[in-house]
Amino acid sequence: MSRVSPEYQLSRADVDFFVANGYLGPYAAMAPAEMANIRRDIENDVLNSDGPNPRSRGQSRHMDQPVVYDLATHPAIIDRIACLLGPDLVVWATNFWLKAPGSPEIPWHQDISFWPLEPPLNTSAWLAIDEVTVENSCVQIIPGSHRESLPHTRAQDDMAFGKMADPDSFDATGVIDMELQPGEFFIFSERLLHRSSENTSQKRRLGISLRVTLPMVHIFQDKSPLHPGHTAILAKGKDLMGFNRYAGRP
Ligand SMILES: O=C(O)CCC(=O)C(=O)O
Repeated sequence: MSRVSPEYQLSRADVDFFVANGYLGPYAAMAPAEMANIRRDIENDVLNSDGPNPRSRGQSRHMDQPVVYDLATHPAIIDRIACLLGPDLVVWATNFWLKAPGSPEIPWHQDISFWPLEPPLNTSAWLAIDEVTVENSCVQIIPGSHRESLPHTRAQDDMAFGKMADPDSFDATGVIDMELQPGEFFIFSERLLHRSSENTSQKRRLGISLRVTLPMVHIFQDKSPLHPGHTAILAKGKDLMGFNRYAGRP
């Protein structure tokens, strides 16, 4: 099935906005009450167990947890991304972003400088599991920053990543705080500059990123942040290329 459900169809103006700004949303994939049930399953089954990626519990849980697979293939997310990338879509990565109180800053970065994709094409969705506000360090973005690939340099030792966008290479004005209710998500391009500050609140902040690309993109699945044995999801349409590895709902 590669048709887009009418309720998730993006307009021409939405697509133009994404092209100009590198992001869209927020949108609701589900009501906060529904996400509360999902959150319980994630806390019980996912955060407390090891997954397929030996380096990180939060990575690739679509491979072993139906609840994560179902989020990664949610039509409210996938159909909207289909309006941007077309009818054949691959979810190649899922990862949780758990920022407990005191968790460090994630510096400004463009995701594509970290990823094993060729050609480097991706659209992500960041889905809120907890309520996400400025107080508990929501993601911040710089609209329009996706139009240029920026150099990345060594990050500060107290940051969560080893590298960051070179602070001399961009102007951090026009920053938007992506505050989200549980079940809401935003969509962003592989080059959109984004970050989150240290979580100085007493409130945990949990979300998940879903990474979507095309079957013609070669995913180097044995490489970091993926791992040997990694499988992606053919979330919509067909793969006529045949070089990426997929699996269905666990
Ligand atoms: O959740 C965060 O603070 C960072 C998220 C991020 O870098 C991403 O989804 O690419």
